[in-house]
Amino acid sequence: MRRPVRIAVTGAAGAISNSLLFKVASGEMFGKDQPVILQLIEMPGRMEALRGLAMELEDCAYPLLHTITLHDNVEEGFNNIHYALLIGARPRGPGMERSDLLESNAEIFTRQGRALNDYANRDVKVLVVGNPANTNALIASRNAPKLSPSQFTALTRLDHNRAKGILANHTGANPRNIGRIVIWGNHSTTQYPDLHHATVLDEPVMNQIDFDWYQNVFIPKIQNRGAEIIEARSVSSAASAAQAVVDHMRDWILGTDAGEIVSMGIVSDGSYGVEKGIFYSFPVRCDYGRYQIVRGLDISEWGRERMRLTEAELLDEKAAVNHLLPPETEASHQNLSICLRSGVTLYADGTGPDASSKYLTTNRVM
Ligand code: NAX
Repeated sequence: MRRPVRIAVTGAAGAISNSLLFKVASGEMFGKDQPVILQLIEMPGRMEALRGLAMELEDCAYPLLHTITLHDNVEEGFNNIHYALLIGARPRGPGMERSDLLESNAEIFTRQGRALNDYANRDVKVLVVGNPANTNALIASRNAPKLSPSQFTALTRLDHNRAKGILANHTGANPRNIGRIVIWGNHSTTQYPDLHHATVLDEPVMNQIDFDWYQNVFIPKIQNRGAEIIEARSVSSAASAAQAVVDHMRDWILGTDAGEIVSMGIVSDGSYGVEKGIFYSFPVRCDYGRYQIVRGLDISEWGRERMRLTEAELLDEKAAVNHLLPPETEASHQNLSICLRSGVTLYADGTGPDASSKYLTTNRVM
Protein backbone atom coordinates (compact mmCIF):
# COMPACT_ATOMS: atom_id res chain seq x y z
CA MET A 1 0.00 0.00 0.00
CA ARG A 2 1.30 3.46 -0.92
CA ARG A 3 1.46 6.49 1.31
CA PRO A 4 -1.69 8.62 1.04
CA VAL A 5 -1.81 11.57 -1.34
CA ARG A 6 -3.44 14.85 -0.42
CA ILE A 7 -6.20 16.06 -2.72
CA ALA A 8 -7.84 19.47 -2.31
CA VAL A 9 -11.29 20.02 -3.80
CA THR A 10 -12.92 23.45 -3.95
CA GLY A 11 -16.68 23.71 -4.34
CA ALA A 12 -16.71 20.47 -2.38
CA ALA A 13 -20.38 20.67 -1.38
CA GLY A 14 -21.51 21.41 -4.95
CA ALA A 15 -23.20 19.14 -7.47
CA ILE A 16 -20.08 17.88 -9.29
CA SER A 17 -18.26 17.15 -6.04
CA ASN A 18 -21.28 15.26 -4.75
CA SER A 19 -20.61 12.65 -7.43
CA LEU A 20 -16.86 13.05 -7.64
CA LEU A 21 -15.80 12.60 -4.03
CA PHE A 22 -17.29 9.12 -3.77
CA LYS A 23 -15.40 8.06 -6.89
CA VAL A 24 -12.13 9.47 -5.58
CA ALA A 25 -12.58 7.86 -2.17
CA SER A 26 -13.32 4.48 -3.72
CA GLY A 27 -10.10 4.50 -5.73
CA GLU A 28 -11.57 5.17 -9.19
CA MET A 29 -9.22 8.07 -9.82
CA PHE A 30 -5.79 6.96 -8.68
CA GLY A 31 -6.22 3.21 -8.35
CA LYS A 32 -7.22 0.68 -5.75
CA ASP A 33 -3.86 0.81 -3.99
CA GLN A 34 -3.68 4.58 -3.46
CA PRO A 35 -5.06 5.93 -0.15
CA VAL A 36 -6.29 9.52 -0.25
CA ILE A 37 -6.57 12.44 2.14
CA LEU A 38 -9.41 14.76 1.09
CA GLN A 39 -8.96 18.44 1.97
CA LEU A 40 -12.42 19.81 1.18
CA ILE A 41 -12.95 23.54 0.71
CA GLU A 42 -16.21 25.48 0.60
CA MET A 43 -17.61 28.94 1.12
CA PRO A 44 -18.20 29.71 4.86
CA GLY A 45 -21.99 29.58 4.38
CA ARG A 46 -21.81 26.06 2.92
CA MET A 47 -19.77 24.42 5.68
CA GLU A 48 -22.78 22.67 7.23
CA ALA A 49 -23.66 21.09 3.89
CA LEU A 50 -20.02 20.07 3.54
CA ARG A 51 -20.05 18.51 7.00
CA GLY A 52 -23.05 16.43 5.94
CA LEU A 53 -21.25 15.24 2.85
CA ALA A 54 -18.18 14.35 4.89
CA MET A 55 -20.37 12.25 7.19
CA GLU A 56 -21.73 10.38 4.17
CA LEU A 57 -18.22 9.73 2.92
CA GLU A 58 -17.25 8.42 6.32
CA ASP A 59 -20.33 6.19 6.34
CA CYS A 60 -19.20 4.47 3.16
CA ALA A 61 -16.22 3.06 5.12
CA TYR A 62 -13.95 3.26 2.09
CA PRO A 63 -10.69 1.47 2.87
CA LEU A 64 -8.71 4.00 0.81
CA LEU A 65 -10.13 7.08 2.51
CA HIS A 66 -7.43 7.97 4.99
CA THR A 67 -8.60 11.37 6.31
CA ILE A 68 -11.10 14.14 5.50
CA THR A 69 -10.47 17.72 6.55
CA LEU A 70 -12.89 20.62 6.01
CA HIS A 71 -11.79 24.19 5.28
CA ASP A 72 -13.48 27.51 4.58
CA ASN A 73 -10.38 29.04 3.01
CA VAL A 74 -7.90 27.89 0.39
CA GLU A 75 -4.77 28.95 2.28
CA GLU A 76 -5.48 26.26 4.86
CA GLY A 77 -7.10 23.82 2.46
CA PHE A 78 -4.16 23.77 0.02
CA ASN A 79 -1.59 22.96 2.68
CA ASN A 80 0.88 20.33 1.36
CA ILE A 81 -1.49 19.06 -1.33
CA HIS A 82 -0.35 16.93 -4.27
CA TYR A 83 -3.49 17.51 -6.34
CA ALA A 84 -5.97 20.39 -6.58
CA LEU A 85 -9.38 20.02 -8.18
CA LEU A 86 -10.67 23.57 -8.55
CA ILE A 87 -14.39 23.10 -9.06
CA GLY A 88 -15.97 25.98 -7.12
CA ALA A 89 -16.62 29.09 -9.17
CA ARG A 90 -19.06 31.95 -9.28
CA PRO A 91 -22.01 30.98 -11.52
CA ARG A 92 -23.38 33.37 -14.08
CA GLY A 93 -26.29 35.23 -12.50
CA PRO A 94 -29.25 36.95 -14.19
CA GLY A 95 -28.24 40.08 -16.08
CA MET A 96 -24.55 39.31 -15.62
CA GLU A 97 -22.35 40.05 -18.63
CA ARG A 98 -19.65 37.60 -19.68
CA SER A 99 -17.02 40.16 -18.69
CA ASP A 100 -18.56 40.37 -15.16
CA LEU A 101 -18.34 36.59 -14.93
CA LEU A 102 -14.71 36.65 -16.02
CA GLU A 103 -13.89 39.39 -13.55
CA SER A 104 -15.59 37.83 -10.52
CA ASN A 105 -14.00 34.44 -11.17
CA ALA A 106 -10.67 36.09 -11.82
CA GLU A 107 -10.60 37.24 -8.19
CA ILE A 108 -11.29 33.71 -6.95
CA PHE A 109 -8.61 32.13 -9.15
CA THR A 110 -6.03 34.82 -8.41
CA ARG A 111 -6.30 34.00 -4.73
CA GLN A 112 -6.22 30.26 -5.46
CA GLY A 113 -3.12 30.59 -7.67
CA ARG A 114 -1.32 32.48 -4.90
CA ALA A 115 -2.37 29.95 -2.27
CA LEU A 116 -1.15 27.06 -4.46
CA ASN A 117 2.12 28.89 -4.87
CA ASP A 118 2.53 29.44 -1.14
CA TYR A 119 1.05 26.34 0.48
CA ALA A 120 0.86 23.39 -1.94
CA ASN A 121 3.51 20.78 -2.56
CA ARG A 122 5.98 22.02 -5.21
CA ASP A 123 4.92 19.16 -7.48
CA VAL A 124 1.18 19.86 -7.19
CA LYS A 125 -0.97 19.05 -10.21
CA VAL A 126 -3.97 21.27 -10.74
CA LEU A 127 -7.19 20.73 -12.67
CA VAL A 128 -9.51 23.71 -13.16
CA VAL A 129 -13.17 22.79 -13.71
CA GLY A 130 -15.01 25.97 -12.67
CA ASN A 131 -15.98 28.10 -15.65
CA PRO A 132 -14.63 29.82 -17.66
CA ALA A 133 -12.23 26.92 -17.06
CA ASN A 134 -9.46 27.72 -19.56
CA THR A 135 -9.11 31.34 -18.51
CA ASN A 136 -9.46 30.50 -14.81
CA ALA A 137 -6.56 28.08 -15.28
CA LEU A 138 -4.54 30.87 -16.89
CA ILE A 139 -5.24 33.21 -13.99
CA ALA A 140 -4.33 30.63 -11.35
CA SER A 141 -1.17 29.64 -13.19
CA ARG A 142 -0.05 33.23 -13.78
CA ASN A 143 -0.45 33.90 -10.05
CA ALA A 144 1.80 31.00 -9.04
CA PRO A 145 5.32 32.10 -9.99
CA LYS A 146 7.02 29.26 -8.12
CA LEU A 147 5.07 26.59 -9.99
CA SER A 148 5.39 25.61 -13.64
CA PRO A 149 2.54 26.43 -16.04
CA SER A 150 2.63 22.74 -17.00
CA GLN A 151 1.29 21.89 -13.53
CA PHE A 152 -2.03 23.57 -14.44
CA THR A 153 -4.70 22.10 -16.69
CA ALA A 154 -8.32 22.88 -17.58
CA LEU A 155 -11.08 20.32 -18.05
CA THR A 156 -12.12 19.63 -21.65
CA ARG A 157 -12.39 15.90 -21.06
CA LEU A 158 -16.16 16.18 -20.64
CA ASP A 159 -16.38 17.51 -24.21
CA HIS A 160 -14.06 14.70 -25.33
CA ASN A 161 -16.20 12.06 -23.60
CA ARG A 162 -19.39 13.59 -24.97
CA ALA A 163 -17.96 13.34 -28.48
CA LYS A 164 -17.07 9.70 -27.91
CA GLY A 165 -20.46 8.80 -26.46
CA ILE A 166 -22.45 10.52 -29.18
CA LEU A 167 -20.27 9.05 -31.92
CA ALA A 168 -20.67 5.59 -30.40
CA ASN A 169 -24.41 6.02 -30.42
CA HIS A 170 -24.38 7.18 -34.05
CA THR A 171 -22.10 4.44 -35.41
CA GLY A 172 -23.28 1.62 -33.15
CA ALA A 173 -19.69 1.08 -31.97
CA ASN A 174 -18.68 0.43 -28.40
CA PRO A 175 -17.03 3.58 -26.96
CA ARG A 176 -14.12 1.30 -26.02
CA ASN A 177 -13.39 0.84 -29.73
CA ILE A 178 -13.39 4.57 -30.54
CA GLY A 179 -10.12 6.46 -30.27
CA ARG A 180 -8.15 9.56 -31.21
CA ILE A 181 -10.90 12.17 -30.86
CA VAL A 182 -9.55 15.70 -30.36
CA ILE A 183 -11.22 18.70 -28.74
CA TRP A 184 -9.39 21.88 -29.73
CA GLY A 185 -9.59 25.20 -27.91
CA ASN A 186 -11.94 26.57 -25.32
CA HIS A 187 -14.43 24.72 -23.11
CA SER A 188 -17.23 26.78 -24.66
CA THR A 189 -19.45 26.80 -27.72
CA THR A 190 -16.48 27.78 -29.93
CA GLN A 191 -14.60 24.54 -29.23
CA TYR A 192 -13.72 22.43 -32.25
CA PRO A 193 -14.51 18.72 -31.84
CA ASP A 194 -12.25 17.12 -34.46
CA LEU A 195 -12.98 13.64 -35.81
CA HIS A 196 -10.45 13.75 -38.68
CA HIS A 197 -7.96 11.58 -36.79
CA ALA A 198 -10.54 9.51 -34.94
CA THR A 199 -10.94 5.79 -35.50
CA VAL A 200 -13.58 3.14 -34.90
CA LEU A 201 -11.96 -0.29 -34.58
CA ASP A 202 -8.80 1.26 -36.08
CA GLU A 203 -10.64 2.41 -39.24
CA PRO A 204 -10.89 6.18 -39.91
CA VAL A 205 -14.18 7.55 -38.61
CA MET A 206 -14.50 10.04 -41.46
CA ASN A 207 -14.94 7.11 -43.90
CA GLN A 208 -17.84 5.88 -41.84
CA ILE A 209 -19.89 9.03 -41.28
CA ASP A 210 -21.52 11.59 -43.50
CA PHE A 211 -19.64 14.92 -43.59
CA ASP A 212 -22.93 16.87 -43.49
CA TRP A 213 -23.91 15.07 -40.29
CA TYR A 214 -20.47 15.78 -38.83
CA GLN A 215 -20.56 19.47 -39.70
CA ASN A 216 -24.20 20.32 -39.13
CA VAL A 217 -25.32 17.91 -36.42
CA PHE A 218 -22.35 16.48 -34.53
CA ILE A 219 -20.22 19.61 -34.03
CA PRO A 220 -23.07 21.88 -32.83
CA LYS A 221 -24.36 19.06 -30.62
CA ILE A 222 -21.04 18.76 -28.77
CA GLN A 223 -20.64 22.55 -28.60
CA ASN A 224 -24.11 23.00 -27.10
CA ARG A 225 -24.44 19.82 -25.06
CA GLY A 226 -23.98 21.64 -21.75
CA ALA A 227 -26.83 24.04 -22.51
CA GLU A 228 -29.04 21.17 -23.73
CA ILE A 229 -28.54 19.36 -20.42
CA ILE A 230 -29.31 22.50 -18.40
CA GLU A 231 -32.51 22.95 -20.39
CA ALA A 232 -33.59 19.36 -19.76
CA ARG A 233 -32.75 19.04 -16.05
CA SER A 234 -32.62 22.72 -14.99
CA VAL A 235 -29.17 22.20 -13.48
CA SER A 236 -25.86 21.67 -15.24
CA SER A 237 -24.07 18.40 -15.93
CA ALA A 238 -22.74 16.98 -12.70
CA ALA A 239 -22.25 13.20 -12.80
CA SER A 240 -20.75 13.28 -16.30
CA ALA A 241 -18.48 16.16 -15.27
CA ALA A 242 -17.35 14.14 -12.24
CA GLN A 243 -16.56 11.17 -14.50
CA ALA A 244 -14.57 13.46 -16.80
CA VAL A 245 -12.55 14.78 -13.83
CA VAL A 246 -11.72 11.20 -12.84
CA ASP A 247 -10.72 10.31 -16.42
CA HIS A 248 -8.59 13.46 -16.83
CA MET A 249 -6.67 12.95 -13.58
CA ARG A 250 -6.34 9.18 -13.93
CA ASP A 251 -4.87 9.50 -17.42
CA TRP A 252 -2.57 12.34 -16.38
CA ILE A 253 -1.16 10.44 -13.42
CA LEU A 254 -1.40 6.80 -14.48
CA GLY A 255 -0.99 7.30 -18.26
CA THR A 256 -3.15 7.09 -21.36
CA ASP A 257 -3.83 3.73 -23.02
CA ALA A 258 -1.29 2.77 -25.69
CA GLY A 259 -1.92 4.68 -28.93
CA GLU A 260 -4.79 6.70 -27.43
CA ILE A 261 -5.11 10.47 -27.54
CA VAL A 262 -7.03 12.51 -24.98
CA SER A 263 -7.90 16.20 -24.82
CA MET A 264 -6.61 18.48 -22.07
CA GLY A 265 -6.69 22.25 -21.66
CA ILE A 266 -3.01 23.12 -21.22
CA VAL A 267 -0.80 26.13 -21.69
CA SER A 268 0.00 26.57 -25.38
CA ASP A 269 3.67 26.29 -26.30
CA GLY A 270 2.88 27.48 -29.83
CA SER A 271 2.13 24.00 -31.20
CA TYR A 272 -0.17 23.97 -34.25
CA GLY A 273 0.32 27.74 -34.54
CA VAL A 274 -1.78 28.44 -31.43
CA GLU A 275 -0.69 31.63 -29.67
CA LYS A 276 1.59 30.89 -26.76
CA GLY A 277 0.54 31.50 -23.19
CA ILE A 278 -3.21 30.76 -23.34
CA PHE A 279 -4.85 27.61 -21.99
CA TYR A 280 -6.04 25.76 -25.08
CA SER A 281 -7.31 22.20 -25.41
CA PHE A 282 -4.82 20.04 -27.32
CA PRO A 283 -4.47 16.35 -28.14
CA VAL A 284 -2.11 14.85 -25.57
CA ARG A 285 -0.65 11.59 -24.37
CA CYS A 286 0.30 11.07 -20.76
CA ASP A 287 2.82 8.85 -19.06
CA TYR A 288 3.92 8.78 -15.41
CA GLY A 289 2.40 12.13 -14.56
CA ARG A 290 3.70 13.89 -17.65
CA TYR A 291 1.73 15.02 -20.65
CA GLN A 292 2.94 15.71 -24.14
CA ILE A 293 1.14 17.33 -27.04
CA VAL A 294 0.62 14.92 -29.93
CA ARG A 295 2.33 16.64 -32.81
CA GLY A 296 2.12 16.26 -36.56
CA LEU A 297 -1.62 15.72 -37.00
CA ASP A 298 -2.74 16.93 -40.44
CA ILE A 299 -5.12 19.86 -40.18
CA SER A 300 -7.09 21.04 -43.20
CA GLU A 301 -7.78 24.74 -43.84
CA TRP A 302 -11.38 24.01 -42.81
CA GLY A 303 -10.15 22.71 -39.45
CA ARG A 304 -7.62 25.55 -39.01
CA GLU A 305 -10.40 28.10 -39.34
CA ARG A 306 -12.26 26.46 -36.46
CA MET A 307 -9.10 26.26 -34.39
CA ARG A 308 -8.48 29.96 -34.94
CA LEU A 309 -12.05 30.89 -34.00
CA THR A 310 -11.81 29.27 -30.57
CA GLU A 311 -8.28 30.67 -30.13
CA ALA A 312 -9.64 34.18 -30.82
CA GLU A 313 -12.23 33.72 -28.05
CA LEU A 314 -9.51 32.70 -25.59
CA LEU A 315 -7.42 35.72 -26.57
CA ASP A 316 -10.47 37.93 -25.93
CA GLU A 317 -10.97 36.35 -22.52
CA LYS A 318 -7.30 36.87 -21.74
CA ALA A 319 -7.55 40.53 -22.77
CA ALA A 320 -10.54 40.98 -20.43
CA VAL A 321 -8.53 39.79 -17.40
CA ASN A 322 -5.14 41.08 -18.49
CA HIS A 323 -4.95 43.58 -15.62
CA LEU A 324 -5.05 40.64 -13.20
CA LEU A 325 -2.15 38.76 -14.80
CA PRO A 326 1.13 39.64 -13.08
CA PRO A 327 3.80 40.71 -15.62
CA GLU A 328 6.44 38.67 -13.76
CA THR A 329 4.93 35.39 -15.00
CA GLU A 330 4.52 36.51 -18.61
CA ALA A 331 7.90 35.07 -19.65
CA SER A 332 7.36 31.62 -18.16
CA HIS A 333 4.07 31.35 -20.04
CA GLN A 334 5.42 32.61 -23.36
CA ASN A 335 8.78 31.00 -23.53
CA LEU A 336 7.99 27.50 -22.60
CA SER A 337 8.83 24.05 -23.69
CA ILE A 338 7.16 21.45 -21.61
CA CYS A 339 9.80 19.19 -20.26
CA LEU A 340 9.32 15.45 -20.12
CA ARG A 341 9.37 15.77 -16.34
CA SER A 342 6.11 17.59 -16.03
CA GLY A 343 6.19 20.24 -13.39
CA VAL A 344 9.39 21.67 -14.80
CA THR A 345 9.37 24.57 -17.20
CA LEU A 346 12.41 24.97 -19.35
CA TYR A 347 13.11 28.29 -20.96
CA ALA A 348 14.35 28.40 -24.52
CA ASP A 349 17.95 28.50 -23.30
CA GLY A 350 17.38 25.20 -21.47
CA THR A 351 17.48 26.59 -17.94
CA GLY A 352 14.79 26.49 -15.32
CA PRO A 353 13.24 29.62 -13.80
CA ASP A 354 15.86 30.00 -11.11
CA ALA A 355 18.92 27.79 -10.95
CA SER A 356 19.32 28.34 -7.23
CA SER A 357 15.73 27.48 -6.33
CA LYS A 358 14.64 24.18 -4.90
CA TYR A 359 12.51 23.79 -7.99
CA LEU A 360 13.14 20.14 -8.63
CA THR A 361 12.73 18.97 -5.08
CA THR A 362 9.64 17.07 -4.23
CA ASN A 363 8.30 15.24 -1.25
CA ARG A 364 5.64 13.47 -3.20
CA VAL A 365 5.54 9.78 -2.61
CA MET A 366 3.84 7.89 -5.39
P1 NAX B 1 -22.58 24.06 -7.87
O1 NAX B 1 -23.16 25.43 -7.89
O2 NAX B 1 -23.48 22.90 -7.56
O3 NAX B 1 -21.40 24.01 -6.80
C1 NAX B 1 -20.39 24.95 -6.76
C2 NAX B 1 -19.91 25.04 -5.31
O4 NAX B 1 -18.75 25.85 -5.30
C3 NAX B 1 -20.92 25.70 -4.38
O5 NAX B 1 -21.17 24.83 -3.29
C4 NAX B 1 -20.22 27.00 -3.95
O6 NAX B 1 -20.50 27.32 -2.59
C5 NAX B 1 -18.76 26.62 -4.14
N1 NAX B 1 -17.86 27.74 -4.33
C6 NAX B 1 -18.05 28.87 -5.07
N2 NAX B 1 -16.99 29.66 -5.00
C7 NAX B 1 -16.08 29.05 -4.21
C8 NAX B 1 -14.77 29.38 -3.74
N3 NAX B 1 -14.21 30.53 -4.07
N4 NAX B 1 -14.14 28.49 -2.95
C9 NAX B 1 -14.70 27.34 -2.59
N5 NAX B 1 -15.96 26.97 -2.99
C10 NAX B 1 -16.62 27.81 -3.79
O7 NAX B 1 -21.83 23.88 -9.25
P2 NAX B 1 -21.33 22.56 -9.99
O8 NAX B 1 -22.44 21.99 -10.79
O9 NAX B 1 -20.65 21.68 -9.01
O10 NAX B 1 -20.29 23.21 -11.05
C11 NAX B 1 -19.11 23.83 -10.60
C12 NAX B 1 -18.41 24.54 -11.75
O11 NAX B 1 -18.08 23.64 -12.79
C13 NAX B 1 -19.25 25.64 -12.43
O12 NAX B 1 -18.43 26.77 -12.63
C14 NAX B 1 -19.60 25.02 -13.77
O13 NAX B 1 -19.85 26.00 -14.74
C15 NAX B 1 -18.37 24.22 -14.05
N6 NAX B 1 -18.48 23.17 -15.04
C16 NAX B 1 -17.39 22.96 -15.84
C17 NAX B 1 -17.33 21.92 -16.74
C18 NAX B 1 -16.13 21.70 -17.60
O14 NAX B 1 -16.18 20.79 -18.41
N7 NAX B 1 -15.04 22.46 -17.47
C19 NAX B 1 -18.49 21.01 -16.94
C20 NAX B 1 -19.42 21.01 -15.77
C21 NAX B 1 -19.68 22.34 -15.13
O15 NAX B 1 -20.59 23.04 -15.90
